[in-house]
Amino acid sequence: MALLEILHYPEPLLKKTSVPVTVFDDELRQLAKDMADTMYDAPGVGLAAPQVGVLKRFIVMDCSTGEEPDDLIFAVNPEIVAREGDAVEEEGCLSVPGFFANINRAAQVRMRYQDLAGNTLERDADGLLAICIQHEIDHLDGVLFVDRLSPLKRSMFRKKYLKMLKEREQADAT
Ligand code: GNR
Ligand code: NI
Repeated sequence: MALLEILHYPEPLLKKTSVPVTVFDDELRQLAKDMADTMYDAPGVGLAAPQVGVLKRFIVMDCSTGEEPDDLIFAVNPEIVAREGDAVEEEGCLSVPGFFANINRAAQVRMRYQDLAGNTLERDADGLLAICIQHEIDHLDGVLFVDRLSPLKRSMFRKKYLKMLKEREQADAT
């Protein structure tokens, strides 16, 4: 089992747009396995490749709450092809540890994606999975949930978060 290092805000790689996956090979399958291990270890309900420094359009998710242990989803080149309704959920992000905020999203989405063999599939989602799909695809476009806050809340976040990082740095140095 290989755990990957999760990059944290304000790492510049998290702002980049990821490129489509064109090769469905062992390297992709290894990345899938390592990302799933890393997500479960964190623990988190989703992980996007750029969060581990790989700028490819690939995400893993498991939003099952124990009752469906086999709901691990690997989605290559995911896109949202339909969205409906509005939902507000408190979100967090493994790349922004310790910070949570309410974010507006679509309540239901249809995701088109490819599996690890390159087959194209579609899946309808609501609840936490719909939120997670939108959160993870944002990562592929270099967007973090804090980018979706109002300008005022976003600047408050930035100040508070950078201050916390500085304090932690000073604590580590002593
Ligand atoms: O683990 C995670 N929980 C979560 C909760 C609410 C909305 C989105 C998420 S995704 C997050 C893991 C993560 O950062 N994925 O990119
Ligand atoms: Ni995230």
